[in-house]
Amino acid sequence: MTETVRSAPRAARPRTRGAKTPRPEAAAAAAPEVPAADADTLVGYYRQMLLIRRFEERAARAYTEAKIGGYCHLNLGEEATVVGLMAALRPSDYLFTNYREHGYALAKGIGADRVMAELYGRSTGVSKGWGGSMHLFDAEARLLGGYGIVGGQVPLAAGAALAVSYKGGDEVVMCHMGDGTTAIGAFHESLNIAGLWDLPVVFVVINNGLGMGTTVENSSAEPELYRRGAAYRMESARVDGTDVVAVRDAARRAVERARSESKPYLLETTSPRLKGHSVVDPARYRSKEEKEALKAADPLARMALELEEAGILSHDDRDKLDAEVTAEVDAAAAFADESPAPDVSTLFDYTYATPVPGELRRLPADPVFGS
Ligand SMILES: Cc1ncc(C[n+]2csc(CCOP(=O)(O)OP(=O)(O)O)c2C)c(N)n1
Ligand SMILES: [Mg+2]
Repeated sequence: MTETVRSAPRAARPRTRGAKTPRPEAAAAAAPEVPAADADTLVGYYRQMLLIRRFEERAARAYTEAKIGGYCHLNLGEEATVVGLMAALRPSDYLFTNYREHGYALAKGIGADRVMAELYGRSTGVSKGWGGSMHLFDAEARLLGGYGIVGGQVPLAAGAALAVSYKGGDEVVMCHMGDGTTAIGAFHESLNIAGLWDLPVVFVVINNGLGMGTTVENSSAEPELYRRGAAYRMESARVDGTDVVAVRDAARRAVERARSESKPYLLETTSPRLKGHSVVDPARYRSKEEKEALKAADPLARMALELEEAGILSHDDRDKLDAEVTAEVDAAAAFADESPAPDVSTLFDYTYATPVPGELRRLPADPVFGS
């Protein structure tokens, strides 16, 4: 189920300064790229959701074993949202996301081994070990981060959409953020510019009801967050983020509008955060009843039941898939464990576009351009 707010018609407005060509390739590519939700497609989605679940559980365990340092935020409860959103993108589309991102990297096609190795801070990781959990980055997969600053990714995504528009390409930029992010100034500045300049960007608010321990109702004067799009005459919708097909279809509509009409879109998905804000948060601010109720909202359990009732995936098939996925995650953890840490001489390699004089002699805390 989706609720939609359409943008009001507006008087003639200038097109984006850079949008020199009207994106003809996009107009021709209206046919859906992902097959309809047949049995194989559904099992494929379920497998991806299961991979994310097992990967995140493994990451939580590795954190307690001190294999992972720094912050670590998990997608537990958001698996249907993750897979549905990624199923709506083409490989050439760009993705910006926040620090709760492991699942997006996996669903965008990056191997579990390279993602896990990054969490472990190893040189074989997706960001060569220098980024860690919050800063996954892979230009080839068009995953442009991974940001730890709440809202930091939103203006960058608008900028990337301007670049796409300027070059006349038909790629779409998707930008994820949490519900708490919609109260940040950069969110509003970016939506304003995207609306004004007709940028091909889909903003997705992943509403898990909480910004750390603060509820949406306690932090937002408009708790129906998708309605914020109306302030920028941007079409927007809210979708049940525990239903993978509903998310995919809502995201396809948003992506299609961005691709063929170069219009931004604001999509809100709603799903539970099954655990604490990060792996070190025991979520004591949640009552026992609340924690109990979360189990009923688990998207993975819901899909397992639906597939079983539809005669698509039996209990045994599910166990087989689980064993397969668990072996994949085990192998990823072993790969990460065996991989070397990055060499300190590479510390500045991905920080500055141009070489830094004397960089090899400097220690991490030294000023970069000192005497
Ligand atoms: C600018 C800024 N302010 C505060 C923080 C601390 N902080 C990290 S995550 C977070 C909550 C964000 O909540 P939400 O946007 O709903 O995302 P979620 O974690 O629920 O996915 C806060 C306040 C930060 N990282 N950056
Ligand atoms: Mg949140």
